Amino acid sequence: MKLRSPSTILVTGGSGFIGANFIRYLLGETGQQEHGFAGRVINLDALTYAGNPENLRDIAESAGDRYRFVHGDITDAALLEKLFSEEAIDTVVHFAAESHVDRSIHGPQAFVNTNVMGTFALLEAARKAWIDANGTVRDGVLFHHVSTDEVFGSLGATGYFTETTPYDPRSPYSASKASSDHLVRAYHHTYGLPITLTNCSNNYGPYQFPEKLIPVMILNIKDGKPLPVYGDGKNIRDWLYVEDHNRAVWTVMQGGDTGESYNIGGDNEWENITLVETLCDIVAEELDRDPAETRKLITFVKDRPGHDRRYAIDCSRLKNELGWSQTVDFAQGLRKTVKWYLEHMEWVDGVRTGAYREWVEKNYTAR
Ligand code: NAD
Ligand code: TDX
Repeated sequence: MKLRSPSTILVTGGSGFIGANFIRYLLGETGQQEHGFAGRVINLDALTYAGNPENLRDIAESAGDRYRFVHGDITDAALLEKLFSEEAIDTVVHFAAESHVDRSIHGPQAFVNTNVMGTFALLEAARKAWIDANGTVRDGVLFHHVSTDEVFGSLGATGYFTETTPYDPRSPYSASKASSDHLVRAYHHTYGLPITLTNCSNNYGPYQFPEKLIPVMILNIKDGKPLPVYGDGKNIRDWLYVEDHNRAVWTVMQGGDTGESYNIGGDNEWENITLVETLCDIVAEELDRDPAETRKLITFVKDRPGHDRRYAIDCSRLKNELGWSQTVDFAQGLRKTVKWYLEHMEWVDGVRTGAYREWVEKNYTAR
């Protein structure tokens, strides 16, 4: 199989949780060549509440010419056109999104703007830059779209999402991601835009914004605050360490069939309540506290409206066709993640107190 070899990659949303980990994966902790990528990364990020330049400060300092940060919005067509003309972008990997289901329930507009209109603007920019008036597509280009298992809806006690499971999104977040997936496929079928697509299960690991389940629980346990478990706590998620997700994305970008989508998952289903209890035990051990006391913090609260019951991914296509598999065992990954948060309280405080936001507003709003 001939692998693609991207040279200038436009990463959208590279200052968020998964995007920052992806750029770290490509450029390495010291900004040196990693995983066979010798090219350049352009990170386009609007620095919403979830985007944080601090996530890549060391990379920005060490990677030199190989890394450029552009503060901007993916809905800004003029900016995208300028970027495609300034830089020899041959690959887009599109992470930028509004990503939190609870926020989509309270404020769906931003989800439609970024996830639907933003994806549309990016597709248009790529089409104009890469496909000429005769419909000839430039050699070696690829638009990779990063999506979620939530587009498939909610499972009962059995079954798995495969690449052919019909879409059935149930929250404004998943509906907006589903719309973006459809647009990406439409640009392939209609205009011949070379695309690949991945749908991944729940990620965890360093730099995840403390609004998602795992960091919320780690930090509340540390602070002795109530641990809000929605509904009966028996909803099931399939957890994957963020670096395994990013290795899968990179694998598909290099070797995935054009026009195709691949499911990515952890083969690792957990009821929320069991996961929270496990986190209580790990944090207690790390902080030398009594696990029975940390478990007493668990508080069942009102359920999320339309709360999907179970997600479970069949990722055998990715395993069989492209040779990917998970490498991080859940017990080890959780331990590593707990330690990362406990050792990065400066980052946590910067995010929670709004100190990073103030810095971003001072340094970036004028641009
Ligand atoms: P995140 O919320 O941590 O980061 C999103 C990033 O996108 C931030 O840096 C933010 O500033 C940026 N952004 C938002 N709106 C923008 C805009 N209009 N223009 C430019 N940048 C903008 O999200 P994440 O958890 O890292 O998720 C990344 C992608 O992966 C998303 O597309 C999400 O749907 C998908 N995904 C996430 C998970 C998960 O468990 N977190 C699982 C599967 C798929
Ligand atoms: O405080 C909480 N209490 C709680 O019980 C939070 C924040 C969540 N939950 C539950 C809701 C879910 O069943 O935990 C589960 C995980 O919740 P989230 O971390 O909000 O993730 P989820 O809604 O499953 O969506 C995530 O995975 C798929 C990401 O946020 C999405 O971006 C991704 O597409």
